[in-house]
Parts: sequence; structure tokens; C-alpha cells
Amino acid sequence: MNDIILHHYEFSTFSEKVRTALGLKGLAWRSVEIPGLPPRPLLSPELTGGYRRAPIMQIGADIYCDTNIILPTLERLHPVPSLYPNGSEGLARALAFAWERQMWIPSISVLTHYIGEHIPPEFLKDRKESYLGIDISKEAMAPRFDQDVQAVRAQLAWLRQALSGRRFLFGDAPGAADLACWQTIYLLRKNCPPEVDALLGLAPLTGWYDRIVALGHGSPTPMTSEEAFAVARDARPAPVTHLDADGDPGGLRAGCPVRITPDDNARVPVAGTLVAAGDQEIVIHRRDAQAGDLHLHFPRIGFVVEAV
Ligand SMILES: N[C@@H](CCC(=O)N[C@@H](CS)C(=O)NCC(=O)O)C(=O)O
Repeated sequence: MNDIILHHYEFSTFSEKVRTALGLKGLAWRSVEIPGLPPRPLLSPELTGGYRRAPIMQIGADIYCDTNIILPTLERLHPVPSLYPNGSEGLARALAFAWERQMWIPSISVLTHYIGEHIPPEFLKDRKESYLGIDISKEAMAPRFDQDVQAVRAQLAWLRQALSGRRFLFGDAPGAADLACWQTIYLLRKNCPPEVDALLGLAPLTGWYDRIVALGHGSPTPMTSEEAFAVARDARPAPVTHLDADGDPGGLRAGCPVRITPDDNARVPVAGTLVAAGDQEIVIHRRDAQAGDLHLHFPRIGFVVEAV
């Protein structure tokens, strides 16, 4: 019942970040493979209330949307070994958010330069209409390629600086900051021809890159969407003891109806009632006709919370 269930797909790099976090912690988990684009029956909207991005972590009837809440939750439930070595939690959370925001579209631009002709039209249509809001076909991205290479190189320059003489960003142990920076590079090194290393100046980072690959994925065992859905249906949400049940630092009260929407892409609002909130996490309750009572957890950063 308390199994970690990850709804994910193989080529999702944000999923790879979580899979590698599970590897870092040496955890066993249940793996639900979802399609690379909707529909994703028995997950969205049933368990997520309409939030559509990947990955999703499920523990019983608790659903965690976005890696910026999934990693801190893994840390809360399984603190050793830490994702935040040497007191790095604040910096790691900030760096992960900024890095991924800054790198995502320029990295996709480099990716499409190399492999854009192989991306199926229905995937391009979905990403334009329901996820990124831009056309990521090779032709549409080509005019911005040079600018995007500069942007990625500038980011990587300070990553090289930060890693100079160190095994990982915060010392000898890997952590969440490494995983966030690494996953955007993984997107490119996994899918592009080897010349991407020279284009972006990646050679000095390959030792660090390989040390993160070596963390592995922990111990996944397959599970079907139906089985995961049955787990949610048969479970009750866990009591929230790590957040303020009186409500939200911004003034919302527990029990009040709210709507939570990503502020960057895939802006589908999720409706529910506030259970508890803090500066870094918000938990809402929603009831699905089949799955029953669920708690949905979101990070505060990167989401707009509105009373409705
Ligand atoms: N901020 C989100 C970003 C997640 C994200 O954009 N994931 C990509 C896959 S790597 C995605 O959802 N793509 C569209 C989709 O699969 O529906 C997080 O950290 O979880």
C-alpha cells in the first residue's frame, strides 16, 4: 500500500531525473509505463485531476505532481542517503528550478536540430497545442538554433566551473542539484549524435555525467495502470502531518476551494479543496467518481494557486 509508484515513460527526461533519484536512494518502486502523449487513461484526469505532465508519483491515494515535489517527498519519506548533501537543500531547490526553466526550450531546440525529422506529426501537434504552446518541428526551431546553442553553452560554462575539482556539485556525494542539471544534458547525449559534445563543450563534464548514470534506477517492478488505479481506489490519503493544517501562508484556509495551474506550460487547472499548505508545498483534496478520495501534492514554485 505504501509502495512508491511512478507513472512515467522511457524517453521522458524529467522521469529519468526521478528514476535516478530512486537509484541514488537505492529504493524499490513500482513502474507504470504511460504513453508519451495523451490519452493516459486511469491517470489523467482520474488521479491527477487533469494535470498532464510526466512523471507522476503515487503512494496509495496520494498523488505527487511535478519533480519539484516528488524529490523533496522522497527525501522526507526516505532521508538516507540524502538528495541534499552538505546542507544543500535550499540551493539545490533553487538551482534545479532555475536550471530546468532556462534550459528546457533551448535543449529541445538542439535536439530537434539533430533528430527533428524523426518526430511524428501527432507528437508535434500535441506538444504545440497542449504542452509547450510552440511548434517544435525542425523547420520551426531552425531560425533560433544559433541563439539556443549560445544559451546552452553559457549555462554549461558555469556548470563546468562549479564542478571543477569536485565529484558532484556539493562535494563528494551526488544530490538533487546534480540530477536537475544532468537530466537536461541527458536529453541531448542520449538522443543526439556524439558531435553534440563538441558543439556544447560537454567533454569536461563526462566524468560527472557517467557518475550520475552509475547511480542506476533502484529496483523497479512493473505494474499496470489498472493495478495502480486499484491501489488508489483501495487506499485513503495519508494524514498530512508535515504541513500547517490551518491553511496557507498566503491566507487561504483549509477546506476552501482552490485551483492550481502550472505557470509555464500545460496550463490545465486542477480543482480541489485545500487540505494544508506551506511555502513549498500545497495539498488539495479531490474526489474522483471511481478512485474515491485523493490528495494531490504540488510544489508552490512554478504553480499559481487561486481561491475559486
Ligand atoms: N516542472 C515539471 C516538468 C515536467 C515535464 O515537462 N515533463 C515532460 C516530459 S520530460 C512532459 O510532461 N511532457 C509532456 C507530457 O509528457 O505530457 C516537473 O519538474 O515535473
